[in-house]
Amino acid sequence: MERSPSSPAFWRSPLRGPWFTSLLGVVLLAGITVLFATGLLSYAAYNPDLSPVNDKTPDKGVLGFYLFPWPTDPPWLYRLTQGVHVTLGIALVPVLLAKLWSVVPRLFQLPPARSVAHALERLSLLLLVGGVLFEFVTGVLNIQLDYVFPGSFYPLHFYGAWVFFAAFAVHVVLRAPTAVRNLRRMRTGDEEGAPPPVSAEEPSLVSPNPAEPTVSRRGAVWLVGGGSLLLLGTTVGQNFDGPARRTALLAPHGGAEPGSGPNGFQINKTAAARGISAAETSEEAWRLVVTGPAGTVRLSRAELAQLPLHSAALPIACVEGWSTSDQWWRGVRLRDLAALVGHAPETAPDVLVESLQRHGAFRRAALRANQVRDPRSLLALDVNGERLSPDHGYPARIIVPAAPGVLNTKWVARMTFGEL
Ligand SMILES: Nc1nc2c(c(=O)[nH]1)N[C@H]1C(S)=C(S)[C@@H](COP(=O)(O)O)O[C@H]1N2
Ligand SMILES: [Mo]
Repeated sequence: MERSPSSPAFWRSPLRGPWFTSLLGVVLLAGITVLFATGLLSYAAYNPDLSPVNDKTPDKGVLGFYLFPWPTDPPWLYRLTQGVHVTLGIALVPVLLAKLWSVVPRLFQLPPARSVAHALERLSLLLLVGGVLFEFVTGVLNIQLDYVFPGSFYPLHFYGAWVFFAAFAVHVVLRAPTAVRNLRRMRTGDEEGAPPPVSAEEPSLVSPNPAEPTVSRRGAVWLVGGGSLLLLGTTVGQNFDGPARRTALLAPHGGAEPGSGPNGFQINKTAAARGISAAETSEEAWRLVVTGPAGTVRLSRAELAQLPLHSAALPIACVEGWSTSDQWWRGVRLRDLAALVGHAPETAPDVLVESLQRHGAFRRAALRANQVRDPRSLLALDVNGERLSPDHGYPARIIVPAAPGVLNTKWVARMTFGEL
């Protein structure tokens, strides 16, 4: 009988019990709620409703209900929300694994369902566990391996989040009272006491046949918490410059700066990686094509540099959870480019920005009118007092306050105002 995982006696760790499970559950309740909120914010920040350019999610329907024009203030907004989303998600991995480990005997519980209500609850648990694993795995793969699901990460992670969160909400409503009771009992001191009576309804997590402990409960909590802190400590640095970034050993860019000097800040994809050649970006070859109601204008880089140039101090904040501090960008205001093709700067519309890049993700992006109109939104030619490097988007790249990095198109070739 003990050989069978459906027997409670099979599971011998003395750590399992309502207290350990409830403590981890409460931490996850708070943490996952923040992940869900910052995840939805990230989705909104991506301008998915300017589809089908930025987001090709089919039939998002009512799940797009909360979308709103992402603001341009404060300029570090996305740096904060996405830094929290990714860093917290990584730091919660040990808590999640410990929580799943603490309840794994339940997976083998027999009979599989005692009643319709019980069957429904177990189905919601399937969605809960499957959903949480799916979200964590797709999220971590995405930040570590750079979009291994070409073009489809957004719909997968987005729909996965909704399925998971629905099951999570059901689970919290059903289990919160028990968790609170278990933690109360712990505070009143008898957490190490006898296991609560095993009801037929809810078999206890406490092993009827516990093995010798190899770690105390307190020790186990420190182990899980320490694991979280270690992950936090080796990730969070990717949001800061200088020596701090080097502590981000787990970050996809290994915490390294790509060099020194004005262009020596984090690069997502290099010009070589995106197939951008020196020939097509040369002064002779490259022209920016801007289109609007008044027609189309073609501008060389030298001609762009003759237009009024403005500066703005803005960060790059990648959806993958790394960011830079403010860089000094200099270039032509997007609203001034709109004015060149027949829109008053104050009423400039959305714009479609297309890159020279022919293959791979982020060739084009749609910016909303509020982003176009902001005086700090630039088609940048220079950064930190120097010409843009090829890897940062030479001859010209977009930079918009508070926008996710993906909207800051590099190697811009074409801008179309209106018509989105
Ligand atoms: N054409 C093009 N623009 C692009 C990208 C790209 O792959 N191709 N990557 C985007 C992403 S995901 C980010 S985070 C920023 C990074 O800018 P940086 O490499 O100059 O730091 O550029 C954005 N612009
Ligand atoms: Mo990015």
